[in-house]
Amino acid sequence: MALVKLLRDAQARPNVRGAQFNNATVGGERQIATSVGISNTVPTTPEFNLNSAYQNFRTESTSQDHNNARRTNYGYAAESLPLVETFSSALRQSIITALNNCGDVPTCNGSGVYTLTPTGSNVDVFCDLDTAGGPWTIIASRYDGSVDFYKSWNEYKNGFGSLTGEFWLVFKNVRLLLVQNMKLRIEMEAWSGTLKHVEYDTFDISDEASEYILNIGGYSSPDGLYDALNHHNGRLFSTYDNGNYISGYSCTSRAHGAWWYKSCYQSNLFGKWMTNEVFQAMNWFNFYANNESHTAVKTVRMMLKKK
Ligand SMILES: [Ca+2]
Repeated sequence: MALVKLLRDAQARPNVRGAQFNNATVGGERQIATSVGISNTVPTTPEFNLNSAYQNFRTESTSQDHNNARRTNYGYAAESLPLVETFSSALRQSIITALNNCGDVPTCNGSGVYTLTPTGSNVDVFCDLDTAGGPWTIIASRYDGSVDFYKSWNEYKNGFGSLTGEFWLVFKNVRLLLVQNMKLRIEMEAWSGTLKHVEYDTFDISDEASEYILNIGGYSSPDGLYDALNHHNGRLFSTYDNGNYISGYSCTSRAHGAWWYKSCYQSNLFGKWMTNEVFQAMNWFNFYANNESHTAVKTVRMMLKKK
C-alpha cells in the first residue's frame, strides 16, 4: 500500500522525517499506521484529533497555493514536498480503508464517494451525510434518465452507471454491505414535485444461487406512502434474460425493467424513466393514497443505514 511505501521513504530520509513529524500531523501518521497494523512506527502526540487533521488536509488540497500552505502550517522544508504530497494522499486513503459503513465517515468530510471495507473487500459507495436519519449509503439513484436500467442479469450483478450520477450499486456490492444489519429507505419524487418516502426496518437480499430473493419487514412511512414493495417480498429478482416471475407473459418486457416481479408488480423502480403513466414507467402503485394507479416518478433513491 502507498502508506507502507511512504513510511519506507520517510525512514530512508531522516532529515525530512524529523521536520515532518515535529507538528500536529504526527499523530495522523500514527493513526494511519495503526489502521494498517504497523503501529509505533513513528512518534505521536496525545492530543491529536484525526478529524481535524484530515480537515486540514482537505482545506489544503483546495488551496491555490497549497505548497506554501503546507510550509506555513506544518513547517515542511521545501525539499520534503514530494513526500508530503504522498503523505496527504496516503492519509486520505488509509482513512477510507478503515470505513465499515457510511456511519464511520467523519461528519466534517461531507457527502461523497467513499471506499468501504465491510468484509475486507473494497466497495465504493456514495455516502449521504445530509439526509435526516443518516448517514445513508445510496444503493440506487435515478433522477434524469441518463442511464438505461433495462439491463441484463450480469449487469445487475456486476455493475452499470456511475456513483456520481445514476446507478444501481449492483448485487455484488449491496451484498457486501448486508453483512451488517441494514435498514432500507426509499425516497421518490413524483413528476408533480410531491416527495414521499418509506422505510423498512429490515432489508436483506439472498445470494445469486437463490436469485437475489428480497426480504423486507418493518414498513413505515411518515408521508403515508403506500407499501408497494411488500407485494415483492420473498420474490426472486428478474431481468430480461432471467425471468423469475409467475406469469404467462414476460414481466420484464412489459415493464421494461428489472425487479422482484411477481405477476407482475406494484412497484417498478428500475423501469423506464418517463413521465407517462404507463406500465413501462418507473413507478410506484398508489403513490397518491387511494388513487389505485401506478404513478410515474421522476426521482428515486434507495439507501441503507446500519442498524
Ligand atoms: Ca432463474
